[in-house]
Amino acid sequence: MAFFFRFHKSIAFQRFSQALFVTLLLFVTHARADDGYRLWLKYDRLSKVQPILNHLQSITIPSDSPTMKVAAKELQTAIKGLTGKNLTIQKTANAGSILLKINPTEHVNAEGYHLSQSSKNLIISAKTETGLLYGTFALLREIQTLQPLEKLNVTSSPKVQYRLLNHWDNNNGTIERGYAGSTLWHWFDLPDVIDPRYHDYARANASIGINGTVLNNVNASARFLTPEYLKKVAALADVFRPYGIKVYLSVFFAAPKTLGGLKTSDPLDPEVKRWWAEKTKEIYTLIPDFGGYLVKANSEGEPGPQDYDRTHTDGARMLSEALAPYPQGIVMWRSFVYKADPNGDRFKAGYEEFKPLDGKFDSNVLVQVKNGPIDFQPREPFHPLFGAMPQTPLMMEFQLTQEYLGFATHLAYMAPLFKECLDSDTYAKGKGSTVAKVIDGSVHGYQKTGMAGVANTGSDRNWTGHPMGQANWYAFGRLAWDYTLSSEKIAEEWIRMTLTNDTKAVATIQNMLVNSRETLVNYMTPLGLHHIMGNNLHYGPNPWLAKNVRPDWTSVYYHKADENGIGFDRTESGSKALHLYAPEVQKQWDAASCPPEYLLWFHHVPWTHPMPSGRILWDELCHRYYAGVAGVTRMQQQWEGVKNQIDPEIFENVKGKLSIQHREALWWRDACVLYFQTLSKRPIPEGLEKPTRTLEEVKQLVDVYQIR
Ligand code: GCW
Repeated sequence: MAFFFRFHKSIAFQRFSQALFVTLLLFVTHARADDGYRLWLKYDRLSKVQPILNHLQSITIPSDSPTMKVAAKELQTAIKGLTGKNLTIQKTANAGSILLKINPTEHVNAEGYHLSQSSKNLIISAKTETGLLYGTFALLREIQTLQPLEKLNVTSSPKVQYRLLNHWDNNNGTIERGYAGSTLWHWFDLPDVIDPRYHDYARANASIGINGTVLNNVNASARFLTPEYLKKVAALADVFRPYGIKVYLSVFFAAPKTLGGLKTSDPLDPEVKRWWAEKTKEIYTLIPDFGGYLVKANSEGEPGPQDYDRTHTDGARMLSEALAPYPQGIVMWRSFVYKADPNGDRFKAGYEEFKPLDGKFDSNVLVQVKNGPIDFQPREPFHPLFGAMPQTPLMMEFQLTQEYLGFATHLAYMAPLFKECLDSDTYAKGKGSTVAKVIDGSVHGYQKTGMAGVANTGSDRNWTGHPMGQANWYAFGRLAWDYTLSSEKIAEEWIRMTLTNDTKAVATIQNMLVNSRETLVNYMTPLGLHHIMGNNLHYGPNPWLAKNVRPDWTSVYYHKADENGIGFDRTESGSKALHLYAPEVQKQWDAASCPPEYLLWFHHVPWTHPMPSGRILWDELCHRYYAGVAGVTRMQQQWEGVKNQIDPEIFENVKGKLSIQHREALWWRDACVLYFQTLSKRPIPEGLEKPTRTLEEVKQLVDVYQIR
């Protein structure tokens, strides 16, 4: 006792208790802090475990294949985390099992699955093991989002075949338009060092049905085609294979010259063709299930067939012939082309070059088209090529990285943007010929179908920089699998799996997410404005930009604001771009019926133009900019309201980013309202407080971003 008393008073004890306190504190904070690494595959303990889960003893798999092993391991880890139960992995079924079984007669396609239950078993059945893997993640989603399991009966098949991420990653580790750190691929370490993160990347993708990844930037380096780099690519392919993910490469069109030492890269030259055939053979020797090539040609300075007076079809054929011996290999040829023409309309460029080529590509080629005619703007009308190429499979290209939507600092949930495009009616074969149905082959009977998303991932611990950016990756995968899912449903799934299952908090955050894109459109480019952002960097407002190396890289080219009015006339009296659409679409966007959201995309209208709200255009424009800022304020309040339901680290991160977003929404609002006011010469409408700074002051903010 005396010893204890002495010890208690001793310095040693004080040190000991301090250390204990610090350790406990670290433990507590560590246990609570969530760095976002686990994405939506969190598997924290459920507050209430459904009876059927309590009866589980085992996981039954049909084979020991690598795919079944990863499925079983995922289930084991997840069930342990969610319920605390340890399940054994076995090959023979007994009661109380998660039963994975191949059923060739299941009414699903090769990647689809069916989830059901008997009194003691949860059953995943599919035609293939990949289908079982997708079913595994689907079952976990049901559990994580608290769906009742006693009547479990879910059947699902993907609607498009190629569901790909496009990484714009460079060999030096940077990512073009990447805002979440550097590349995930450690090129200097590969193939010897396999970062465990590659597995987690594959798990995340498989969980949302993504089945392919283009590893490198479309502004491609030929280095990826060297024997040394192909071994690195093969090592990644080996990691991804069990997860049903194939690797693809972007290719540098001039590689035969720069890498192969040939005199030309002319796609019709026999030696060039031979070079590609041999290179392709070399790839397939290393990667037997290699997915194929993605190509950006004759666009923004990239080389292409037109350098040799050849067409895009000639260029694509050179590669499709090289891939022909390998049935799974495809060419994805991008339609993102436009020339610097001061009198032209960039809107029409892709259409004019590609429409005449319809039906001229080989059957293993898909033409990859950006969702809109310009470039991933916060809102664009759907690309007029959709519905206009009945004999050429068109693949959708969305951008998840928020190049024009505030990078990784602004919250902008993009499912509504994707859906708006996919649900647009092209009228190609009468009413109901939506873009989605063009893409999935049901309108024109395409044999190959696909959807690509330019990835927003990087080396940041939470993968996407903004914690909410994960929702865009998630939403892309879910919509590529099934475009009929609603933005709300996808948001709810993601929130429940990633942030909280608290019903009230889920509803609040869901509301934040689904409104966030419209809020951003309001403070950046309302009423159909587009391409008025900072030069080159594509950040911040720059509506006054009038001079650049190319006219179509200025802002005035797009908004055409003057003392009379604002907007790009693309009707009969203007560029006639509206004529590229089916008559029904033309009608929907013509002067008489164009909704405010698309107005300045197609019409140059006077500042006094009457709007459906009863306001004149100028007043409406101001109101929208102010509504955008108010929308961010509302998001900030909503986020405060869910504080107790959110992990503190994630809460603080999002809170900080919302405060940046608010400041920058104001920046956009003041810049645009003050600049356009110099032309409209009209007052800021009654009831809206005046900006507290001058246009000159706001312009300086943009200048900061131009300083090297
Ligand atoms: O949006 C533009 C980007 C470029 C990009 C290009 C493309 C990969 O600003 O950075 O280059 O589109 O899609 O090819």
